[in-house]
Amino acid sequence: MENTEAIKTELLAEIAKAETSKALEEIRVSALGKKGKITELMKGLGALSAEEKKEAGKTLNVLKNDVEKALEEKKVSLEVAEMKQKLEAERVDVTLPIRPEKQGRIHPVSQIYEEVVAIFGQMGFEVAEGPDIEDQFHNFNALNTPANHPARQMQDTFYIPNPDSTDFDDSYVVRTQTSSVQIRTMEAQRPPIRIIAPGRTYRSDYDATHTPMFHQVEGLVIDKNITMAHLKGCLYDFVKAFFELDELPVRYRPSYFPFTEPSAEMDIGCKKTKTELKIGAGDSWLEILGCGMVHPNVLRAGGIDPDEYQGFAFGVGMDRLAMLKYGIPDLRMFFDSDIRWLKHYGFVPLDHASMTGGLSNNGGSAR
Ligand code: 2NM
Repeated sequence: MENTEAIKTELLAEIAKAETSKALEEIRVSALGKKGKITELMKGLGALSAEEKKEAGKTLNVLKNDVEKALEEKKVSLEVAEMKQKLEAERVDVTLPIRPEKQGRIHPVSQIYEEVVAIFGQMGFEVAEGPDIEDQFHNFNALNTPANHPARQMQDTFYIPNPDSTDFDDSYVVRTQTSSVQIRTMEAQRPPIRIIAPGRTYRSDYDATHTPMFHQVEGLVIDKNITMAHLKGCLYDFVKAFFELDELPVRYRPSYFPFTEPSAEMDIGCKKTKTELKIGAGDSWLEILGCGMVHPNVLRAGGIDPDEYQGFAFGVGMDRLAMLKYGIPDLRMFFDSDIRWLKHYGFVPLDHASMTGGLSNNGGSAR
């Protein structure tokens, strides 16, 4: 049999010299491919006696393993180098100014986000953020939603296994609402608290008005002597500013959420015709948000004494707000990343939403 040491020395030298993944692959094929040097030697084993075969087979296996190991190590280092080169070549200077004549557009949900932050920002709210993947305490228990509550049912919530535990109660969830952020804020801050928590939320649902990932903004105000009147004044100011109307009829209907008591849903006045929805007048009502006085159990879970402090909270779907304000009929197109849709419904990047400069009076690019 040929000198395996010599073959090994030669192959390892070739591997060390290889400058690209392609060159390395050629070396691999020349050694271990169907007609490769080592493969041929292994085929030759058949002609040997049992005794010789045992000895030579062992030597060849060692050779094969050594060559494979060298190939793998070189492959990893070449891939890292090639990725570095690619990133270097495709470098984008993000500090360059935006060119409005180019086709980039701000997504309607990003626009709504900016508008909502501008409105509540002026009222003195701060933006709070938290993780998309939550433990069940922050997503459910702390929100007065015990283990047997229907909102927890498997079909609505996406559960994520906990690698450190087989107990289902220890599994994580992708947050079903952003209220977990409010709990985390209560845990970390003393009242007065005045925050909004905008962000991505997830539920197992899919049709023209529901996508498994959607965007919510929730608000929370906690202080001494907070009442339902504060809630109503705050939300009334919000909807008028958001829809850019001086007059807007609103009504509250009693509702139920585990985390608020009493709970309500807010409707705004509108006029519905076969082809149009006009917000601000008319004899129809449109549900716009959920709200209520924070349940004492929720305050306690956040480490706040409900005998000393009260709070109100609300939750609004930002995707739904975008559909209503900008007349977008189907939610499913929102997340298709279709450049034609974005060109039609998107916003020009330089038009920032602000209370003084106009929330959206520069309009979408198509308007
Ligand atoms: C809603 C409706 C009503 C809400 C409650 C809380 C918390 F954490 F403070 F208890 N945050 N958000 C809330 C209340 C959310 O969404 C429709």
